[in-house]
Amino acid sequence: MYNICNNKCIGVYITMLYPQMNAKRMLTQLSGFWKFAMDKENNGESKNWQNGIPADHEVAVGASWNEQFQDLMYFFDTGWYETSVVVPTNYQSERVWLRVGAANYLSKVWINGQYVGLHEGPHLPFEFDISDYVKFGEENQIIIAVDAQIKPDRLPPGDVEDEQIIGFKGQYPNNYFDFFPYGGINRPVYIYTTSKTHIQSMTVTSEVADATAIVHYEVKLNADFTGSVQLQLSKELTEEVQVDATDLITGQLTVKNPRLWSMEDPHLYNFKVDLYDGENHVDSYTLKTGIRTVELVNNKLVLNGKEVFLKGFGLHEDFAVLGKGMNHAVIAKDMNLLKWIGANSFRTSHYPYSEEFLQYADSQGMLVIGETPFVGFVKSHYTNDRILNHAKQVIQEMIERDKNHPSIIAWSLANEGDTSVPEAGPFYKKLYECAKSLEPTRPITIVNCVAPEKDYALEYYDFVSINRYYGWYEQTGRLDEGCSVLSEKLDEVYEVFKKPIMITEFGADAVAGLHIDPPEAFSEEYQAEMVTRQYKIMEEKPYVMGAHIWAFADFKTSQTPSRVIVNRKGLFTRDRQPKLAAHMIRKEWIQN
Ligand code: GCB
Repeated sequence: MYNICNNKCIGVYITMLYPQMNAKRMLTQLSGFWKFAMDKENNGESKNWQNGIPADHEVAVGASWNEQFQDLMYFFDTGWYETSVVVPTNYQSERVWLRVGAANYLSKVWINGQYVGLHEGPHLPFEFDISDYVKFGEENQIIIAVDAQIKPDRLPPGDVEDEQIIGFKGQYPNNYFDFFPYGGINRPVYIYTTSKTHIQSMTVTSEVADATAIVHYEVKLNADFTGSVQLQLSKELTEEVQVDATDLITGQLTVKNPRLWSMEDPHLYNFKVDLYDGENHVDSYTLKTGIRTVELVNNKLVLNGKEVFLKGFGLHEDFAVLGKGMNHAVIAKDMNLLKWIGANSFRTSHYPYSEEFLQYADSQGMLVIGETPFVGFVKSHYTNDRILNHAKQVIQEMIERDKNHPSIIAWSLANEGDTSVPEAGPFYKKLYECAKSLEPTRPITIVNCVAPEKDYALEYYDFVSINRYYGWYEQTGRLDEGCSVLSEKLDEVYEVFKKPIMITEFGADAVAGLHIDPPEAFSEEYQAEMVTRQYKIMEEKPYVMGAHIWAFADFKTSQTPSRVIVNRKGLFTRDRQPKLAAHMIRKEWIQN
């Protein structure tokens, strides 16, 4: 366990290397059907459920529980999961790890009735060394209690008392953001092994100049190690270093004529590290990563020295039946549609997406703004130390997990907090400093929705992100007026901040199949005309670095009079069929 931002994490390692099977590591997946019990009083422990649950369902793990059974749809208490596994005897001398890809919201783990630890927060993985809890060669009972209650001090928060600026108060369920608060173990569960001394974390960054890349590496071990370390960058480059009683191996590799990771050629290098103690091969890990540079120059994003205008979407991990479950086919479909429409980027609105999503973005050459789950903070959050510490913890976990993805070109630390109150300033400054200290290589932003002159937070960030709905929430039904207001307001934002501007959201709801001419709000025509015209305005502003339409596909929300089951701002329907706007934008983006 190690803490960079001075927070505590309880019993859980922040070691976010994606689990892999290799010469020294065994890996098996535990996703599938698990026994499940609804704990409506949230007091399962007092009923001794940690020793065996009174199962009332059998649910699929690796997906939200809500849409799997009608009576789970609106269940937002604690779901208890149980399964069993035999750990082979030949792993007795190894460390055995239980790893959960993500569970919403607070998870507690028991093995054979013994408490192992807890993890707070959705959308990020957690793992425990369970070697001392398992019985080798015998059946082991694994129980995970997932508390999905919606509360004001959870991230993202819900059931908040303060006056809200984005107006979701009173919706059902009472989350505080515009997407359904799915519960459960949403991503895969794995058991894997490592040797007792093992690689815990790897960081790879690169500098490129004159057709040469300097690849800096930092390999963190769980314990001091003496021996030789073999470092291999694909087949091209191998180096060996001797280390003496250290848990940190740092250095650099020089790559002549590197094949840079880019949108056109998303080349990934295999960075393989092997530890040897004499003849004994101790551990091995292969990280797929890319060599590329990213910077902000003259208000534009510059990738490998070339200017890129970001065009794409805010997405959601959301699909019928799966909820927020990770599904390889949905990821492939989404990425395929992003390419079909001519997008080059997306934001992981409004939380970190699955590791598999980012791996696919790496291999497909898609640019990603990685976002935290801090949605809709208000005044009471900014003065709450628990929130601040938890937020720093989440930033640390996200960066540790995602820092080596070449696809990630920037971080967004929040979406639509109320930045118009003075308390917002110091709060967001601390978040920025925390993230920058961990990861100085990428630009960092937060997404704003208040008037620029009232904003207390954006001055601390590298670029300005704004969500603006002219012609929808304002100037409804008036496309011309919406467009001219947009143009004026963009200039005003730039005048205040003098920083590059990313439009992270703009758009309109459209009911698929509803056609009205002349265009009216909610028709496919209105959405198509609005996003195409507004995109052109944004693209022409010299200080705008990119524009993301809200949203990629329709997605499920809580129940509220302004949403009909789903938010319909998608250019694709929830089952990923194109609306008129998708065809229009495709023309615009593929031609340009
Ligand atoms: C926003 C939010 C997003 C909502 C969207 C909308 O500004 O960031 O979460 O879904 O507006 O459709 O209202």
